[in-house]
Amino acid sequence: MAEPINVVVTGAAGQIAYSLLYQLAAGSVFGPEQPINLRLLDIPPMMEVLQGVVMELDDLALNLLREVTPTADPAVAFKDAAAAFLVGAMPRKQGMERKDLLSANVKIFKVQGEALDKFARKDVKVLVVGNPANTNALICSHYAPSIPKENFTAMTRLDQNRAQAALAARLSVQVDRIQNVIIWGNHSSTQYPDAHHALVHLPSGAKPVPEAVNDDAWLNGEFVEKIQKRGAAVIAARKMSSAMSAAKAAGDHMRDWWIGTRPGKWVSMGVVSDGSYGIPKDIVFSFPVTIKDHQFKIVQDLPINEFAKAKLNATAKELEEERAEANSVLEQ
Ligand code: NAX
Repeated sequence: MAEPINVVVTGAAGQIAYSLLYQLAAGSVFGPEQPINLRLLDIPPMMEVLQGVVMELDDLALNLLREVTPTADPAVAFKDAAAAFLVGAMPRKQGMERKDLLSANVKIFKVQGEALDKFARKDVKVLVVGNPANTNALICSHYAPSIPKENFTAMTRLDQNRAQAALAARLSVQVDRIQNVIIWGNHSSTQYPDAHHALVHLPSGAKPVPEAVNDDAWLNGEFVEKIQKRGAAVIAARKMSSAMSAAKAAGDHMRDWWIGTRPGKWVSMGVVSDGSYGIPKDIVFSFPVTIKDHQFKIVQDLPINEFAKAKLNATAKELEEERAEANSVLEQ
């Protein structure tokens, strides 16, 4: 068996972590041959709760799980980390705009960026889940200059999974029959869930989703809005933000990054923009990517119509505004 790798989960006493930790310990993210040491970071008032989580991890009695280290010290948590799930943040409450969260959260991601820079492996793979996820990932990468910026990503996989599930329901097929739906931009209500390049696998063969749905008004209207507002709908019903589905999506994101995507399949990830599709550089923007040997590549040359272009510009603009606000908080 391989040597254990150190995997960090921040916000480890919170609700997303509670669903995520089992997936990690059971081998469904890094594979059934990869033992892991879990480094669980939370804030000092949560240490007692975290002890309870540690007890439950012990009681899982799983072979792949080696050391479990609960801590409130980023220096301990990030030491020699190979992968980090940055989940810990202030969650969005009902009626709260994501922008309100920004100033509370950028400071956390500055500290964690600095700790990653000092203590983690230089090939550490960082997935930011805590909102505002894209801008938090950008801040984190800025404060970790010794780690390549490609190693910092933000989660839009939950949005992708939601979009895939909504299309499968509309077309009355199983969810794995839908592929290559894209989430462009920010993990916020400006994101653009784009089904125009997606395929559905029917008994008669693969078909473009727009052809199979045959209702552009729905694809450009109701579908887009439903995915954009799904997080808010879950909060309204549950009085808490998505947790089980968010943890599952975090596992999906990291597994694909670690193991690679299957031929012909794309996934959406927030990555530091390289200017593809005319998106400004130096924002963390969700693009369709393929992954091989732990490296992602943005899928190039997809035709972008005027409708899509306007959506991409709007979400990029929001990310530029978030970056400016984050910088002003950090300069104070
Ligand atoms: P919880 O409030 O249940 O847990 C958050 C945990 O983070 C708490 O235990 C808290 O003590 C801890 N924490 C706060 N500051 C910390 C710090 N500086 N270092 C370490 N830990 C810290 O929230 P939960 O429901 O788990 O959500 C976590 C984050 O995920 C929120 O920001 C939420 O908005 C975000 N989400 C992101 C999603 C995405 O698709 N990118 C979807 C789900 C979710 O909304």
